[in-house]
Amino acid sequence: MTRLSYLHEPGVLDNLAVRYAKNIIYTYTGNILIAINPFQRLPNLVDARTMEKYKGANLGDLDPHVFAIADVSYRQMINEGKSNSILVSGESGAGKTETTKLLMGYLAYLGGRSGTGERTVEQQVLESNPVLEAFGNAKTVRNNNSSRFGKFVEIQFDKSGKISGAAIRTYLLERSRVCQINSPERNYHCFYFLCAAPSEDLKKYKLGDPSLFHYLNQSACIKVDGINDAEEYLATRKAMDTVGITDQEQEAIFRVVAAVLHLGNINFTKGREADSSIIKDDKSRFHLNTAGELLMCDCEKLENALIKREINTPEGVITTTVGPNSATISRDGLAKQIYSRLFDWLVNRINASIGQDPNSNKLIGVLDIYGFESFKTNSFEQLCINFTNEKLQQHFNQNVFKMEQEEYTREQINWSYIEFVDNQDVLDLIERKPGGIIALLDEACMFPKSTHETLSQKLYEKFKNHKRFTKPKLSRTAFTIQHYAGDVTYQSDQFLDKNKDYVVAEHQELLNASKCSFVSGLFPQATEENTKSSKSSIATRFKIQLHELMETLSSTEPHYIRCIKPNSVLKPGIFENTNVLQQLRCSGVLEAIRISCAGYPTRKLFHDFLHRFRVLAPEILKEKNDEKVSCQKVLDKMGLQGYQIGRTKVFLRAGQMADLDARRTEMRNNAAKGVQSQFRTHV
Ligand code: AD9
Ligand code: MG
Repeated sequence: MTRLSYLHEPGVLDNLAVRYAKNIIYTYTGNILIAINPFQRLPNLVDARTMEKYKGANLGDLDPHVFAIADVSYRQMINEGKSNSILVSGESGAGKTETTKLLMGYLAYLGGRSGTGERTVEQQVLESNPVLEAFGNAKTVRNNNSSRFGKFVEIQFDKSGKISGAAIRTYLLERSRVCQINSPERNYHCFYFLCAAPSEDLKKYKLGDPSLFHYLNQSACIKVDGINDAEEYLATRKAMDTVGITDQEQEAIFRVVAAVLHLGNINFTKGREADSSIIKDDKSRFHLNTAGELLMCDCEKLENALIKREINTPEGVITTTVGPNSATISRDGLAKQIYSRLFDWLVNRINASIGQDPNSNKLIGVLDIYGFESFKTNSFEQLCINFTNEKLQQHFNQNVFKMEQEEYTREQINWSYIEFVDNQDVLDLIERKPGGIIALLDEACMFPKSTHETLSQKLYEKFKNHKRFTKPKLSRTAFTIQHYAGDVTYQSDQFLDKNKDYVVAEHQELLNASKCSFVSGLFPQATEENTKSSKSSIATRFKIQLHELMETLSSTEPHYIRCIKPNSVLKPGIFENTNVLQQLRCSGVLEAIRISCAGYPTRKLFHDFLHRFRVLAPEILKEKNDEKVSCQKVLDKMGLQGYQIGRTKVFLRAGQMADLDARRTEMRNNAAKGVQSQFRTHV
C-alpha cells in the first residue's frame, strides 16, 4: 500500500480487492498489517515451511504476513531487550482469534524448546486456546466461533530467547448469553460439548439431548456446521490435561456446567400468598434437586435462596417471599454468577499452571479484543466495547504519529505536525471521574430509586453542550456518542442492571457452604478485600482493567494487525466494497492514512523519483549531478512548493504526486503526437 502513488480511499480499496482475488490476504500499509479473512484454509500460507522462511527475514523482503510481524517483534525483543506487543483488532468474524493463534504458533516455534515432552510452557500456552474457546466462545450471527471475551496473552521469554512463562488476562465475558439466546445463535460451546459426552458422563450429570434445556432451546440452533460437539468434548478434556487441570478439577468443572443447565429448567408458579412462588411441577423439582446435588449444596436451601429474600431492617432481619418473575430473575442471576466465576477460575488456573517467569523482563503481548460495534440496538456491552476501541485508537494514533515523526527525523527533514485530532474528549465523556458517563451510571446504581429514565435525564442535563454527545429527538432514554468510527446510539434500558455485579447474599451463603471444595472456592467467604472489589460496578472494574492494559501496552513497542471481514455471508472469494471501506474507517487505517497525508504522504527514493520523472526535465538529467541535486532541480522546474528533500528520499505533499503524474502524462501525449517517437521507447 505504501508504494501506491495515490493514497486515498478508492486506491486503498481497489488494491485490497485485487490482492484478495488472488488469495493474497495480507497487505502492509506502513507498518500496519491488514489481514483479510480468506474464509478457507490456504495451506501453503501457514505451514512449517513458511514459518522457516520468515524466520529472521527483514520486514518487507518477503510477502506481507503475520509471521513477519511476529518475527520482527521477536527480534526487536531479543536485540533491543524491549517488550513488544501485537494488537489484533477487527469486527466480529474478521479473523482476530485465528490470527492470534497463528502469531502464538509462530512465537512458540521461535521460542520453543524442541523435543521436551508434552507439557512444555509453549504447549500449555497453545492449548489454553481450546479450553478458553470451549467456555468463552459461541456461535453468533456473525461468527460460528465468536469469542465473547477479550484476551491479552503475555508470553515471557528468558535470556536465551526461549519461552519461560505466560500470563493470560481476559476482559468482560458476555454473561447474558448463559441465560438468554436468540435464534440462530448458540450458548457457550461447552454446554453442547458436554451434552455430547460419552454416555457414562451423561448419566453422571443427568444430561441428554440439549434441546431439553431451557438455556439451550430458546434458540432453534443446536448443531453448528463444522463443529463436532462429541469430538470437541474429548479435545477440550485433552487440552485441559495439557494445561494442567487435574481430572478431579475437570470433573467438578463439568458438574458445575451441568448444574447451570439444570438450574435453567427450574420453573416457578404463583404461591398461595400474594408475591410468593413455588416450584412449578415435578419436572422442575427434579431439576432443582439435580442442580443441588451437582453443586453439592442443600436442595432445600437452594429452593429458599431462589424464592425467598432476607431483608435487613432496623427491627432485624425479615424474610419475605418473591413472585415467580423475581424468582426466575434470581435463578438466572445465580446461573450467570456461577458461570462467570467458573470462567475466571479457568483463566486463573491456566495462569497458575503455566506459571510466570519472575526473572523475565521481556515479553511479547498479543491482544485479541472485540472491535468497534454499532448495531441496531446498542446496550451497555457496546458502550464498554466502544470505550475500549476509543482507548486503543488513541494509542494507535499516537503511535502512527510517532512513527511518522521518526521517519522524518531519520531523513532529517523539518516537520511539525499541524492538526493532530485526538479523541481525548470522547474518553473524558465516558471515563472522567467524577462527571463522566460511567461515574454517573455508578452513582445511579447506588440509589435504589433510580431508573434508566432518571439516569438518562441526568446525562442529558450534564452533557447538553458536549460536542460528542447528543440526545436523539424521539427518545427519552437513548443517547448518542460520536465515536471516532461513527455515531452510536445507546439504549439505556438495561444499563443499571448490567452494571451491577452484586451476588445475592443468599446465593453466596448457599454456595460457600457447598460440600464440594471447588464450588465453595468459587464463592469464597466475604472478606473486606473481596467485598470491596465485588462492590465496584462492572463498568468501573472494566475501566480499571483497561487502564492497566494501556499501561502495559505503552511500555511495549506496538505492532498493529487489522483484520477485515470481506463479506457478511462468511464465504471465500467475495469482496464487498462498502463493507470493507466501513471497516477500514473503523479500524483507523484510513485515519492513519489521513495522518500521513497531513504530512508528506508520498516518499520516493531519489533514484526512483528520477526514473519516473526524467521525462519532465531530460536536460537536468544530462547534467550528471548528484541524485539529490537533480531531484531538487526537477521539483523547482515544476514550480512545486512545500516539498522536502531528505537524506535518501523526496517527500511530497498530498496531491503533488498526482500533479507531477498529470504533467508526465501530458508530456508523453505531446511526445506521441509529435514526431519524436523516441520518447515512447524511452518511457
Ligand atoms: V469474534 O470478534 O471473536 O466474533 P474473530 O475472532 O475476529 O471474531 P475468528 O478468528 O474466529 O474471528 O474467525 C472467524 C472464522 O473465519 C474462523 O472460524 C475461520 O473459519 C475463518 N478464518 C479466520 N481467519 C482465517 C484464516 N487465517 N484462515 C482460514 C480463517 N480461515
Ligand atoms: Mg475471536
